[in-house]
Amino acid sequence: LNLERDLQHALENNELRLHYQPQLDLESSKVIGVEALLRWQHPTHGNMSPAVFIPIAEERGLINDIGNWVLETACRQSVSWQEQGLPPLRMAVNISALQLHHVDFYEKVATILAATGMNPEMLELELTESAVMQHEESALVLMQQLKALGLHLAIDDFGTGYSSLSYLKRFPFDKLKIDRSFIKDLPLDTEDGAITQAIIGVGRSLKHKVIAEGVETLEQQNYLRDEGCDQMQGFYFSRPLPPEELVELLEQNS
Ligand code: G
Ligand code: G
Ligand code: MN
Ligand code: NA
Repeated sequence: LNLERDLQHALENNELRLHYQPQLDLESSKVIGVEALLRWQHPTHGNMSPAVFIPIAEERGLINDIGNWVLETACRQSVSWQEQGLPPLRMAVNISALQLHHVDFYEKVATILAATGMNPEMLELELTESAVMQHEESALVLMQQLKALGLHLAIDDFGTGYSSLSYLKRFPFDKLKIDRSFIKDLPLDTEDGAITQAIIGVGRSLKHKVIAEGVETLEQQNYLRDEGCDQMQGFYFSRPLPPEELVELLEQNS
């Protein structure tokens, strides 16, 4: 198994796909966005998880090409859905640490927006705390530039990294994504409940949207709605779907 070599060919051989997982507004129960999640159908080994191949892509210098493909494909998909008359959905895209800190990142984002006609307001980049904190000063400047383009910024896996409150105030985030490790034992686990409530409270104070990820049960959904969480994402509503299936689900839900 030579994943490095195979990854190099995956782009050219059209083996990469994006699936889209709906994000629901908890008050209206409407789908208001999707997260693009990368899928790789390896020719002989079948589905490979991005948790496995993204780190390899980062090590081998392939992450920028893959990341740019993801960003461009997600933007094209979003524009195409708008042209088909689907309700407006914000498109969330995961950005890896190395991709974020690459010298050409800002220019690449601007180029892709222009080339695809994507409305910057409808694009959300998901960054992890550790990615931002690796080069705090340059990350801050970059994030301010991205905000000036109109993009939204979300902190992914919130609660598992540094999570200092001064950092939350300093960086121009729009949204906190509560890590699914805090959600999975709700509503029974009182410590996870306390952490979840605290994150919702901080988000509200700073006027950030708060989304819970990994919501798998009706009880979790109800708990989060009662606690004032804004949005949710998880298998309870839908797993990540290929584009055709996402459109079907939206048609059933409208
Ligand atoms: O969707 P799944 O559970 O297989 O994702 C596993 C991990 O891979 C998650 O941490 C997710 O954020 C990450 N991931 C999925 N798609 C992308 C992508 O397009 N770019 C980056 N950098 N990470 C991704
Ligand atoms: O790190 P990030 O939050 O980007 O990871 C997204 C990953 O979470 C994807 O691999 C996706 O498949 C997975 N995921 C999405 N919803 C659920 C869920 O309800 N439960 C679990 N266990 N994983 C989920
Ligand atoms: Mn994510
Ligand atoms: Na996450």
